[in-house]
Amino acid sequence: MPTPPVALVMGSQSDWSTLKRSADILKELGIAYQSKIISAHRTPDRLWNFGTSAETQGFKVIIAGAGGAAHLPGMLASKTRLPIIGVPIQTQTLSGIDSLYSIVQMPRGYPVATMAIGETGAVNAALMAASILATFDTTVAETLSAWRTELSNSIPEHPIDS
Ligand code: RP5
Repeated sequence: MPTPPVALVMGSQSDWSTLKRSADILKELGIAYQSKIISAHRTPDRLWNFGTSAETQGFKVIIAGAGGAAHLPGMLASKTRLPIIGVPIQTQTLSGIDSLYSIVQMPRGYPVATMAIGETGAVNAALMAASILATFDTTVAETLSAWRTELSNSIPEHPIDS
């Protein structure tokens, strides 16, 4: 089995309900992905091994979702040159502000492309991954263009009374 272009990684099983939104969009766009649980704190060796080998394995882009002290996206950015798209998980205690700040405030030199908190961020992470792949994959480019056109066409020009 060839390595799919997208790695969809998350800090915990509890993040899957959010990251599933990324998976749904990737499926809609016909983009293969591999999902994995990698915790920066609970499975640091797994993070290290994945970060070190992701590029040579053949992945092109990594979507990384984590919540709370969300160090997974940033630590992966420190171990691989692949683009990392971070998804801050919406937490119960701080509504995901903790996740957002943990992911977005990277030190100069090691960026993470940080999405919105929660499911919208997960959807946009998949679309951002598709945009990156579209720079060299014409099939993805055409599918993404069609997806965007369909979304535009679905927006009514005038509001209706509910
Ligand atoms: C983070 O801790 C995970 O990304 C998750 O969002 C959060 C809570 O994990 P669980 O306690 O639900 O496993 O590492």
